[in-house]
Amino acid sequence: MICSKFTGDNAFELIRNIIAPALENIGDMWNCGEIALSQEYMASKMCEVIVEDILPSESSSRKNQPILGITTLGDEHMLGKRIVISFLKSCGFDVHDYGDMAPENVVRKIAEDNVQVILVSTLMLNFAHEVKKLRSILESNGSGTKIIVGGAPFMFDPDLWREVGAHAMANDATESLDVICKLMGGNTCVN
Ligand code: B12
Repeated sequence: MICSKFTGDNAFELIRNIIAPALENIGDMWNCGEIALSQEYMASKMCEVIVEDILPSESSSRKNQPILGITTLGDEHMLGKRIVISFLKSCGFDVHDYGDMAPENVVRKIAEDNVQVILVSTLMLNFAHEVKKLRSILESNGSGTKIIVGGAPFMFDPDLWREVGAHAMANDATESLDVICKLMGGNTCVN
């Protein structure tokens, strides 16, 4: 155990207030040429180990909740997705992790798993635009699956989620819970 003081709910506080800003600095340092890509990579790997260690375990109670999926649609930035999954599992949701699959493959998995809400996490703008393809294939298949997006491009541009055809966006894992409940008509929330 790396940091036994931070587990459960306050793990998200530690991630929000310390780990995420530290990674932001590291990204800026790489951007300015102050550190090499290998150093950025190693720093992110260390953060991943800490995050894995402090995140809460899943809740055993699964009641009346929509089936969720999550993907980065090709983006290789995984930490945000990992945090969202852990938070929703600790609230009792079933979350299918589709890694960095392309939209066509995500749609196939959504149909197989009867996913009602697909969450998309991207840090790169080009992958944020892949949501358009996801929405278009879902619609042409007659699927009613809702799309919730999150990640840096959607925070920088508050209209982007609409532009790419998502049904909603959320700023972080905790906010995604309210958004899921609203999209599902408010009757499938945690107990
Ligand atoms: C770590 C890192 C990497 C690692 C990723 C390792 C991994 N397995 O995840 C590595 C080294 C592989 C990498 C690669 C690249 N990266 Co990089 N990377 C970062 C860095 C430093 C940190 C990202 C991170 O993990 N943040 C911490 C997590 C917790 O934050 P988060 O993802 O934003 O998630 C939070 C919220 O956004 C939200 N959220 C996220 N997703 C979702 C989804 C939903 C549904 C909801 C509700 C909420 C939500 O909740 C989370 C928790 O609060 C950022 C710097 C930065 N400013 O972000 C650059 C950064 C994102 N990378 C960048 C770039 C350019 C790249 C590369 C092209 C080049 C490079 N540096 O290697 C490649 C591209 C890879 C690819 N094709 O996808 C740029 C992106 C610029 C842009 N927007 O276009 C950044 C901003 C660096 C910079 N300052 O230029 N990177």
